[in-house]
Amino acid sequence: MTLTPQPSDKFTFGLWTVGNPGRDPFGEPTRKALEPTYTVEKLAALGAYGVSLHDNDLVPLGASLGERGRIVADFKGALDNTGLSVTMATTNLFTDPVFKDGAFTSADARVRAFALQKTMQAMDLGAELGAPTYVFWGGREGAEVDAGGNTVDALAHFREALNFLCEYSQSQGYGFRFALEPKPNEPRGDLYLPTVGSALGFISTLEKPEHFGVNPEFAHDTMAGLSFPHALAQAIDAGKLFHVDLNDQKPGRFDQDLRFGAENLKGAFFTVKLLEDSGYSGPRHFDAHALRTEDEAGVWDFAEGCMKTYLILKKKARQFNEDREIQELIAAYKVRDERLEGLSKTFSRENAEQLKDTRFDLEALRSRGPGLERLDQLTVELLMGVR
Ligand code: GLT
Ligand code: MN
Ligand code: MN
Repeated sequence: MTLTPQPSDKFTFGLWTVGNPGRDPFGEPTRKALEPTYTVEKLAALGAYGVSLHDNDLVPLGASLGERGRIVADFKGALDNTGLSVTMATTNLFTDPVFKDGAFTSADARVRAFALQKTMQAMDLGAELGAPTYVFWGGREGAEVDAGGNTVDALAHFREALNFLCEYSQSQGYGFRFALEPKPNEPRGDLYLPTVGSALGFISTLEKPEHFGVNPEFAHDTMAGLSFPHALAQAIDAGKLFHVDLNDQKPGRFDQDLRFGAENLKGAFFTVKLLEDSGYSGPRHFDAHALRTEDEAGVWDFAEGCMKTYLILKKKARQFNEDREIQELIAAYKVRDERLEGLSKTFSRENAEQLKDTRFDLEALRSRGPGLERLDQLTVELLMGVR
């Protein structure tokens, strides 16, 4: 298995990721913005499969129809030349000050309507570029203060907007799969739908939940002090992993969007293992950016690093699955009992009666060690390359 990325590895990057100029709340940009066509060429040369974009990553806010036409034609030309696809599109509903108190969830009906208008136009763009997946990250959907009494209303407004846009997609024949991206906070003090679990719960209240899934991001669950592999597992279990944002993050910090695997290697390993073992076939999308210290060379080092680390961890995941000792420990850990499993699987009065009559050797269960120390140490040794 080669460590050189191939399009078949399905690595994708947001235009805003490698294009991040290094601005932060305290400092000006440290790098020049990159032209989308140039980004496409560079990423293709590195072996990526595709790109994702916000409407305004490509077409600046307020561009005339003529400008839009020229920009999109040039961009399509770069896609054709390189063979790269647009794998996901989304709307920038956070930069313009009009969205300072929310977009779909704003208490102001005019702002909500404008957010719908902007999103429909962005969906037209995404469909024109062939994106199969449409992401909703509610960057401004949240609050610092609850005194306005908008908290319950906000969820109703959010639901209305998503139902509306789903119908729009269908009426236009776009066939988008929608993915909600949860985040606990930043830029708002508290964001609505802060976790994968809340997004999944919310999806079940939509008119056509089958068109909606989630786009979990490594950094977002980590910011909340939660386990990203666990969030991912819940999305997989629900059949709702429509897209994934890979990056890294130190817990308890601002949204760092670090290079994949830069910080929490074990978390990255179990992320890759889950994605690969689950048969997830969507893009491996990096939503991260180079450190603010870097120049353009550092940006491409960052992009290569994300992909290479993923491939190394994919190799390690395969090695883990083929490691006899590790697999024996896992088999011993997952204790089987045919009779009890048969009785516990589905309810019947008879099964219930038999279970109630079963005597358990609780002393044996209490005193048995499951061998996790050994298993985890072997995992660490495998990751450190000594196995
Ligand atoms: C922004 C955010 C990301 C979202 C992007 C999609 S934009 O960079 O931090 O997590 O995925 O809107
Ligand atoms: Mn993201
Ligand atoms: Mn992020």
